[in-house]
Amino acid sequence: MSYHSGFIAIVGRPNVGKSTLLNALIGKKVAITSDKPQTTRHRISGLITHEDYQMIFVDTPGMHKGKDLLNQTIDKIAVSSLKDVDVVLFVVDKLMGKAEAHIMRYFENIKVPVFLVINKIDQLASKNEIDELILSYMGRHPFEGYYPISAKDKTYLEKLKDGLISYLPEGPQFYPDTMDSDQSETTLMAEFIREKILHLTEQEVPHSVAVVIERLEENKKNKTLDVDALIIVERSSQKKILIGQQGQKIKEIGMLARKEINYELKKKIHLLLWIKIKKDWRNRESDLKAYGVGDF
Ligand SMILES: Nc1nc2c(ncn2[C@@H]2O[C@H](COP(=O)(O)OP(=O)(O)OP(=O)(O)O)[C@@H](O)[C@H]2O)c(=O)[nH]1
Ligand SMILES: [Mg+2]
Repeated sequence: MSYHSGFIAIVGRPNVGKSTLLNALIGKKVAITSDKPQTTRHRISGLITHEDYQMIFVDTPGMHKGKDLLNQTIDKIAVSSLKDVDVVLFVVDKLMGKAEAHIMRYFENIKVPVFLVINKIDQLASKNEIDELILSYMGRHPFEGYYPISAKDKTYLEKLKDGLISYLPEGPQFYPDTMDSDQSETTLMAEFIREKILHLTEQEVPHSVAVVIERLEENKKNKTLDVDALIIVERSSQKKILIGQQGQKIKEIGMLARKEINYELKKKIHLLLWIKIKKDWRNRESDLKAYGVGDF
């Protein structure tokens, strides 16, 4: 039997559960998630490799019309991800509205099969509600299939995977069996730290934060990795919030990030967090690049 392989883009509005779905599909945390919109800021690939096929899922930032350069850049990444893929998973979690209609306009220009993935069905009261939701999208685009799932509870993911198999073209195994994502350990560390900040802060702070790993050094004596991470914020008020009373907040962020890195990457680390104010970094292309926003 011939080998099949294909690229599958995961797109949709912010916060619908695209990254949760990617992690659930590949069975590993390669994308951070949070209840704040615009969590994902760059393209993230995750792999399922089977003896007969390889699926390369591409998680994308939530599509929306943003005002600053950061948001315009992440929107562009999502839109450009629609090109050169074999299947698109359009993830939704509510009835069709303006934002969804806006995204669906991009589908008109591509000749790629689109699956409608209705996520968070654990929150829907009845099958009727699911049907109603599907009906609001039907007829708006010739979808290849309708897949109600819960990414959080990992329900009906097998059905979705089975549905995808027949859409994979004949092709080589692009990546080795041992690889499950294209994210480097350094990127994942920075992202896990950012995730804890997203979880522990509110309002404008999550969107004003970027994280970069500045130093990563093996400490042979302690058998740990010494990691220095820099947290970038836009204003001194945000720095104050991140530090918290008597440094409690930054301590908590550090502790949770260290635990997560230890659990997910099986790395014992000694983590030092630094905070720097950089005004308006979200509107500077060079800063966006330096802070891992965009394609890299
Ligand atoms: N109840 C429920 N919540 C879910 C489900 N899937 C995701 N969530 C929650 O929805 C929120 C957003 O999830 P993400 O995976 O970060 O969403 P996203 O679409 O990647 O968001 P962006 O990266 O900002 O575009 C998080 O709080 C998740 O825990 C689900 O199946 N059921
Ligand atoms: Mg995401």
